[in-house]
Amino acid sequence: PIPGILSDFNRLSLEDRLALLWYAYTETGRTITRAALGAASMALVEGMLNQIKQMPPAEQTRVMFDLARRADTPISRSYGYFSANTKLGFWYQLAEWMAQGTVAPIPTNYQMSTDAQLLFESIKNLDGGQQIQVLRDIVLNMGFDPSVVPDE
Ligand code: 45D
Repeated sequence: PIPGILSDFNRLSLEDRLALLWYAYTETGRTITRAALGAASMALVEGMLNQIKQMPPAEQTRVMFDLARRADTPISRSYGYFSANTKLGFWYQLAEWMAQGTVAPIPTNYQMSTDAQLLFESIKNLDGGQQIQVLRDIVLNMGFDPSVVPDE
């Protein structure tokens, strides 16, 4: 892991964590191609993704918050079993759907805290490989883990 960044990230509010992930997608995620996703074993998460796609918007948002706060839910538990790349691919797909309007988007007026903005700037200053490493660490820390107490 890149020292400091993940612990700074985990000190952010739940909302800032999701918002930062979203902004990371808008900055770096858009360069990821369908072909690259082939390396992510997406077939494993297709059922879960389609289930989320069919939910009402408020529920879609709740599922994402539940994953981010490591809540004990069926989806959060299943998520825990996937590899780091599949987790990245899973969030990437949700973000694509958010961008297309198929999954509930973030409110247009949402402002990240100063701490979150600063952390986002430091992530942007990392090289590409380190950015991916940070994103991997972030998504690995989401979903239900029986040894970790869920956040508020
Ligand atoms: O009301 O080697 C707020 C692969 C607050 C392939 C909110 C890869 C207010 C193999 C929180 C804003 C392609 C996998 C609401 C590599 C409020 C491989 C909601 C790399 C409602 C390296 C916020 C993949 C929400 C990579 C709902 C790098 C936010 C993938 C949701 C990167 C945010 C993927 C989402 C990224 C963010 C995905 C869904 C960065 C997704 C980000």
